[in-house]
Amino acid sequence: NLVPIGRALISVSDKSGLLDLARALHGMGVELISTGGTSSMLRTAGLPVRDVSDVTGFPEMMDGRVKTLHPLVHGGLLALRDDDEHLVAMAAHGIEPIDLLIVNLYPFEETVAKGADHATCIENIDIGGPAMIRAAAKNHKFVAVVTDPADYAPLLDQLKAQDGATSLAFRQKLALSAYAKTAAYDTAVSTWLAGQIKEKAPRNRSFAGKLAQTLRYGENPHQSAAFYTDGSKREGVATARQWQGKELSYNNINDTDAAFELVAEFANAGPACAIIKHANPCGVGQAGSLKDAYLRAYHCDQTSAFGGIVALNQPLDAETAEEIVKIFTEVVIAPGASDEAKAIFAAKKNLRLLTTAGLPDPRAAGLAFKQVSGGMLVQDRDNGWLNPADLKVVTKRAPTEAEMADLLFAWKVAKHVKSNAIVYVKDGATVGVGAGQMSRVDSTRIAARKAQDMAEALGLPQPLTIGSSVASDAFFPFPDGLLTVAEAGATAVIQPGGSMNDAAVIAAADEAGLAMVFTGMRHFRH
Ligand code: 93A
Repeated sequence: NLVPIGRALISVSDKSGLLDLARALHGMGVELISTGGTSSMLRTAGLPVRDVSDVTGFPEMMDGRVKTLHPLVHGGLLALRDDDEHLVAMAAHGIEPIDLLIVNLYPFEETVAKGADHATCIENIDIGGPAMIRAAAKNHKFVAVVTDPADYAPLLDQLKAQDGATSLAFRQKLALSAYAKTAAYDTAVSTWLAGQIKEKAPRNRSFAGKLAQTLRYGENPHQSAAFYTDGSKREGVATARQWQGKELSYNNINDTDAAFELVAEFANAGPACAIIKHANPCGVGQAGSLKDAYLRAYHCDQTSAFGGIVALNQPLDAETAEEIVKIFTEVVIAPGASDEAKAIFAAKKNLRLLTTAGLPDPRAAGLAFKQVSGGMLVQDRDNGWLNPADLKVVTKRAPTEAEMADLLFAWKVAKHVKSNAIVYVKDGATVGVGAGQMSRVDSTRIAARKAQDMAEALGLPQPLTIGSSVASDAFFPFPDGLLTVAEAGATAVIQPGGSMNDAAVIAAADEAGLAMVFTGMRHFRH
């Protein structure tokens, strides 16, 4: 797979490093071909160079718009050296092979950035350069293409080490960055042109998504928006089938995703239900039947559940559907639905029903993106999975079996609550969720107060936080949050640990008679 370099075509706007490179190539016996500006610089430096116009028999014309766009150039780049027909065509038309292409493009972005006028920007859209780059990259089996002066040194190293030849692996890498270069170049042109003609820039310009749906608006009515799929075919809102109801909105899609991802944590746990509002759970319940799981989730915070999104971990059945239609719900998503359940929903025209073939896998790997001004943050999706064997009991008292079950339940929910997250759980259902507070103590208080409100609404003798188990998505930095939880009646706590004040927090837990376990894993979510 080593290809010796006999002939190189050099056509560069950025001429930095050009002379050293050309001298070295010449020293290795490589024949140099160049376009106008490049060749005159080489010639001035005393290097022998052939003009492209000599090769093609055509002068550069139309202000340079047509210089290298010629079969004698493109044939030399594209011809397969191991194909008899290609070799015959080369011989018949006098096409000489070009083994190395050194090109960098007209500085389009720099020209725009300088505030140049429209005509100047248009003239700086390089056509022949990208055409040659793409041709050489396509034929990387035989041709090396260098599009960045930073690659001159590695190129010369290759040639020196391999007696004037390049390896296939090296050419493949060069081809890869070549296509990335031309793609980015065209993106810059398209974005500029959109601004010129007062059109919105194409929305898919920065990632390889496929437009699934243009949305009526984004998070707010003055924001335009669209929904793209990423081709992963992952079970979820992007691949679900919608049976009824109007089109999903931006917020619906976001919340439905949050709901389904959360309930998927309970894949093997018997019937479970999660209700989401503003991307946070306002109730998660588990029970012997799906209907009871729904009711338990609903009774965590029935005020917030109004207009919420319901996700189920099992196919929707008729008795659960009967319960759900009693209040206004935006979306229900489940891995299937019975015909009876669909018939019950049919009477509620505004309720959207989405079904999938299964649940998403919470442990699956993937990427998560977040846009910031001028850039984008990329991280692995939070597929962290707690192995109960890794839990460390840090208090004098260890959790009872019932407490431990609730702690693990609360931990799964807390992973899906915006930080700072505090989740109170009693007997397999959330009884208080504190989300998105800047102070962890506030989250502990809000969750306890919600439980108090629900106890009053349901006419219970005491709030369900009494005897509950609590999860905190990150460590308690001070004993205060832990003390609030104890005051609310919780008896067990699960948290990552790792605070400088762990000793004080553990002492406070012991004093209050709490059982506490450390996970060693954090679940921030912002
Ligand atoms: O206007 S072009 O798109 N038409 C062409 O045929 C062509 N061939 C090479 N521009 C073309 N080029 C570009 O000229 C190269 O990409 C390079 O950026 C520049 C080098 O020109 P010169 O050698 O005259 O400085």
